[in-house]
Amino acid sequence: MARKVVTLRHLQCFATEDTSTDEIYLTVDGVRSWPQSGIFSMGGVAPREVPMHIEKVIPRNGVVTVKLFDEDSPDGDDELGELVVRESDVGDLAFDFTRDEAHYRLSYNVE
Ligand SMILES: [Ca+2]
Ligand SMILES: [Ca+2]
Repeated sequence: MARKVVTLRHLQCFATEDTSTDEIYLTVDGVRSWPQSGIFSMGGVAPREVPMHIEKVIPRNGVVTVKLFDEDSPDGDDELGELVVRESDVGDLAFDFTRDEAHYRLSYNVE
C-alpha cells in the first residue's frame, strides 16, 4: 500500500503570543522546516495568514509531529502547541495551536 503524505498548506494567526508580532517557525519531527530560513513575522502589522507547501511521508505505524514556535531572545522560544498527524487521518484538516494564549490555525491535508 502506498504511504500516506501530510501536506501543510496554510497558517493563520488569530492571536499572538508576544505583545505585537510573533517570530514564527515550524518544526516537523524535530527539524526546523518552515520558513526556509529564519522566522516569519505574524500578527500586529505583519501578515495574519500565509500559504505554505510542506510535504512529509507518514511512516508505517508511525506519526508526524508538527510544532509551532515563537522565537524569543534572550529567553527561550515559546512552543505554542503540537500537532500529531496519524496514518488514520484523511482529507482536509485543521489544527489550532493555543498555548500561552496564542491562537494559530494550521490547515493541512492527508492523502
Ligand atoms: Ca514569545
Ligand atoms: Ca517572539
